[in-house]
Amino acid sequence: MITLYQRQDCPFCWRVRLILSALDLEYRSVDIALGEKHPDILAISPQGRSSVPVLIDPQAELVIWESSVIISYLMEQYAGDAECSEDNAADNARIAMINSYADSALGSAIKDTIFEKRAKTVSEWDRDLLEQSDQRWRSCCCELNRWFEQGLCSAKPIQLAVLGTRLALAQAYGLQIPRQQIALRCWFEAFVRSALYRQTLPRSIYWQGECCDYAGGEISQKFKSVSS
Ligand SMILES: N[C@@H](CCC(=O)N[C@@H](CS)C(=O)NCC(=O)O)C(=O)O
Repeated sequence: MITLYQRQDCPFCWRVRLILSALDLEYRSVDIALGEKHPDILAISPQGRSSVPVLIDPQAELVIWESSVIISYLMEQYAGDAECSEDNAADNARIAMINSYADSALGSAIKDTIFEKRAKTVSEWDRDLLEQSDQRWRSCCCELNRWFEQGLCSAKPIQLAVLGTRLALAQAYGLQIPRQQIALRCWFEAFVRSALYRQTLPRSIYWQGECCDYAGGEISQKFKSVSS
């Protein structure tokens, strides 16, 4: 059986879970904690590398690290007829660009918010940093909305797994898509309603220095009163 070494709240791991689920592949999950250097991961990764996700496929006697490589491999090895691709080369290019943007500009915009809120208590949050992160998030949403207005509103969750899971993590840390970005909101609402999202939601996320239950896509009640 496939083994996935992962951290539940890691954006790179979530997209791999989503693809495994979309392909209906059974797998065993080994969950690590934030900051943990798991001895198995150190043993099977190149020297100096300790990051997740790492996937082992015994059927091909293969260990793969790097989420984009894992996803390409899974699609090539296990997807049926073009599970993920549109027939339209232009739409495939748009999808690839949006996913790339989600990992570059969007990922960098939300990182400060996530790192700040997951590690520190409310009184320790750097409000200026959060404000800057929020501004950058809003301008990324504006950019993404323009692309969705030009089409792609019906793109499947599996096609935009990178974007969908990044937006979902941003939302978990209080960054909401602005109301006026209607095309982006519509796509994201459909993503959140999808079975794939529900099946692959992180079971836990870090919040104010603690690992919290994230069942149902909500930070557990204990922390909710201070989640802003
Ligand atoms: N480019 C890598 C990034 C993976 C990554 O940065 N993983 C983070 C968790 S989100 C990690 O494991 N960091 C801890 C470490 O590198 O030891 C991929 O796409 O798989």
